[in-house]
Amino acid sequence: MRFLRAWIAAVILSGLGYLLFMWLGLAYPPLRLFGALTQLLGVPKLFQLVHAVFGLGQGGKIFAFSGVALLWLGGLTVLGGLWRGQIAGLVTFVLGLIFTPWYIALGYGLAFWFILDAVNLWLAPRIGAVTLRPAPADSGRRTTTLALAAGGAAVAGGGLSALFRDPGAAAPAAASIVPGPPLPFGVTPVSQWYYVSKNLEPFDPKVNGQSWKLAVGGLVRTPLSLSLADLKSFAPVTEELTLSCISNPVGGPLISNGIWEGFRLSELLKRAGVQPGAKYLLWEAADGYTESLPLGRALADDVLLVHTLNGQPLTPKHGYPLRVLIPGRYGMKQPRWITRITLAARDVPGYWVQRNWSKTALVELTSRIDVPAETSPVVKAGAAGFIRGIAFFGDQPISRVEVTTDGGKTWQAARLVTPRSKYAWTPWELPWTPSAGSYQIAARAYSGATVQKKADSDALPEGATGYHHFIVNVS
Ligand SMILES: Nc1nc2c(c(=O)[nH]1)N[C@H]1C(S)=C(S)[C@@H](COP(=O)(O)O)O[C@H]1N2
Ligand SMILES: [Mo]
Repeated sequence: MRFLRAWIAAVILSGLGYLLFMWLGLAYPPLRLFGALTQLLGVPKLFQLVHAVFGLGQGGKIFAFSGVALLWLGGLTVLGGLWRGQIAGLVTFVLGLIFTPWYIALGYGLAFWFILDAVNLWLAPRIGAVTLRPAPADSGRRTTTLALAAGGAAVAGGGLSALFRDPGAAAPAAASIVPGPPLPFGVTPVSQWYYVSKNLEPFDPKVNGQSWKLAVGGLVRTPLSLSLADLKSFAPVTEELTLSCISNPVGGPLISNGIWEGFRLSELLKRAGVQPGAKYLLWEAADGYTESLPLGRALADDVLLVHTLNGQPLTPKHGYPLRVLIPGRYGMKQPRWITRITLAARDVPGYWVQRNWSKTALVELTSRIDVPAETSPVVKAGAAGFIRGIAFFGDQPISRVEVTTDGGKTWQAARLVTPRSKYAWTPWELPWTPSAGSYQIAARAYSGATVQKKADSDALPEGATGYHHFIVNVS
């Protein structure tokens, strides 16, 4: 029972902490712990294992966060079950110092002490010291009722916090339901866009568009603070661009193509006036994500700040109100929910760079077979059809795609569908009417003299290479 009471206190503490995190942006220890643990996911062996077991994208992070929640709630429960509030609070404070600022650790230590004492006082059948009366017969039932009440309160708190969420952030999500004009061929609808985040989705920032400001500072002549309305003063730019996650394996789903609207970063930098000593541009985002870019790359005309995807304001999930686009780089170089741009003399490695991923994250030349699908590689004999897919090389053009159906003995050139933008993937197709049998199919792409690398390499740290290949059964 002592441990059940400690667990209830731990749940109340975590619920309160989550609300403070949502409303005031106070550091949330489980999230800090999670951030520390994701460092481990940068260890190649561990990365491979987690992705093999939990799949691509957010799977590994859900696993890591469950581990953290278990550590956090379990740890507090053991603390509170073994010791009285004072000591449990003290230990919480000391451990908290490892991964949160001292005042947060102190707050958590004190809060846990008081909550634990309060819960123990309420729920413990008061024998001895205070009244000396025997435990009431219904104490078990009372504990259960209170546990349910605490659980209910936590759920209600979650619901309330959802209600109090920024209306400005909810609006674009709702707006994206309105059917727009049909998307051109090869453009990924927002609802099907791949999603990767350092956060678990419930912890992604929900930025308030009304109060949001983009700060531009550091080595600039005129520091800026721009609201959403201020952004309208920059010349609008529309660009079709494919984004891919560096952790996407060859043939994987973490790649999408969209039509973006925004403006040139170079125009904003011109307005702020870059000072001579500046060598790097540092990004900060509302979720604490950071990235950096050499100034030379940042000043190029193709780097955009965008607020619209496929004709709709960015959804909160994909970066509302503003995100970065850098052609030729993997998604990790391109923060969502940006809040601050700093011009600096020295580089500060970004969030994933600190976790052993590539510093430059230049896109590898790659191609993927979509039809027949690797997940159901069965085709009817004699039916006229196609092998279809996409090829992509960041900001460099695809000049040729070849397909083999005999495990690489012979290759045939596919027909390329000319992309509308040089930053978009290139769809391709090859007519194929196979007779019954088993076929080892694969694709490889070219960009001028550059051929897609044949050697399989893992995504960590530079992005995956190799041919997308699998066996198709025709009958
Ligand atoms: N602020 C912030 N920006 C971020 C990330 C993040 O976790 N936080 N993840 C990056 C990564 S690794 C990728 S692949 C892309 C994914 O963008 P999408 O989910 O909108 O497709 O966002 C990038 N920008
Ligand atoms: Mo990514």
